[in-house]
Amino acid sequence: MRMVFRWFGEGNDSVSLTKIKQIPGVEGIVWALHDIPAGEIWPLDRIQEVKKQTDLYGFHLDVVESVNIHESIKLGSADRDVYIMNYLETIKHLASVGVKVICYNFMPVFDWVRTDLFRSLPDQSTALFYEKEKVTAMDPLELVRKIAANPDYTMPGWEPERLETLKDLFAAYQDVTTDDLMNNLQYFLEKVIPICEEYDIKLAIHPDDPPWEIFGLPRIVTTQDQLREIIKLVPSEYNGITLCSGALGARKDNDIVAMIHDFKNRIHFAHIRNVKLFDNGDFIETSHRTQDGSVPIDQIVKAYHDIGFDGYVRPDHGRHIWEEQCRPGYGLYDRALGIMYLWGLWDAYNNYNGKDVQYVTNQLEFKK
Ligand code: DNO
Repeated sequence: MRMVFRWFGEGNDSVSLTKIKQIPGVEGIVWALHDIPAGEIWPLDRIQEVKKQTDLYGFHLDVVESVNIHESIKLGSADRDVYIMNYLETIKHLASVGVKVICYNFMPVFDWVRTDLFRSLPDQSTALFYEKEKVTAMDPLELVRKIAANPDYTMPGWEPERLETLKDLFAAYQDVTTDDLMNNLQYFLEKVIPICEEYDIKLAIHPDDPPWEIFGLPRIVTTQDQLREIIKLVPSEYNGITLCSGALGARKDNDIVAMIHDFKNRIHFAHIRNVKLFDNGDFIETSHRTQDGSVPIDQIVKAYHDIGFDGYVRPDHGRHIWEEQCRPGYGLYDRALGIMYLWGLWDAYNNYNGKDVQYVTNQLEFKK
């Protein structure tokens, strides 16, 4: 397990690289150029700028999350090839700084959706919360108006201009079925995977969050069967998965341990976090610890250990604790606690199996 940490960039994140460096065992930064609209080529000089910043701390930039997919590609519109060509250019630029994995998603219109960003937990920390009934009753256009009215809040992969085109977008998706969406994913992968092979960058699709249809939009990355179908679309190890225990774990019928064994060689990136599920379909994010939520994090880490997983892992959303002011879900403290829980489990499984293991240290030389 190679531990990495998501960072939203200089001036765009309350957590500094200096602080991240003090979390044990973190070797790389998960990053993106968040201001570049989906479908545009990421400029080489901007990429190199991030490399310079992270080099100073000895972090690698192997994992990008996300290079977002333009809606025309998901819709299968006539102009999709233009955006696919741009995607290929971005892949080449990313290869030049040594990127190894690109995480992306194929969710129509919205990335992850929650109804409350700061819902109180019994211990007075707050966390992201999803109220199923509320989403069912919600008018998505109204939701986006609210988001756009809050200047402090940005959604990954979301540009405010999209508000204007949102109505058109909903209309465009009206007749798109899950089969169409799957075919459009296949079309995209067939064009992109050969370039990924050539430039040695693996694609890793992120599950839909929540893992069911919302607002009448189709979703195709919600279950083990769908993931199986996706990896068969293009039979190359470069067509892989970001296995997110929190996104998939919001469905009781998703067995994440089984998925780890099923998809072993195609899991290029693991997001590990916990959620507590309620009988009515609501869920709240909790600490990473198994007992605090409904997802068996200890069994998940064991499954990764059992398959000898040497891919990238990051803690995922954390609670907001100790009065931290941060991006929703992306504070320092709870994610750092999460990392220590993951390392604790991992090291315990290592010792238990009596293996001779190489550990990553914080790469700094001690001066006496
Ligand atoms: C939420 C994240 C997602 C993820 C994208 C990947 O915090 O897990 O936004 O980055 O869906 O494309």
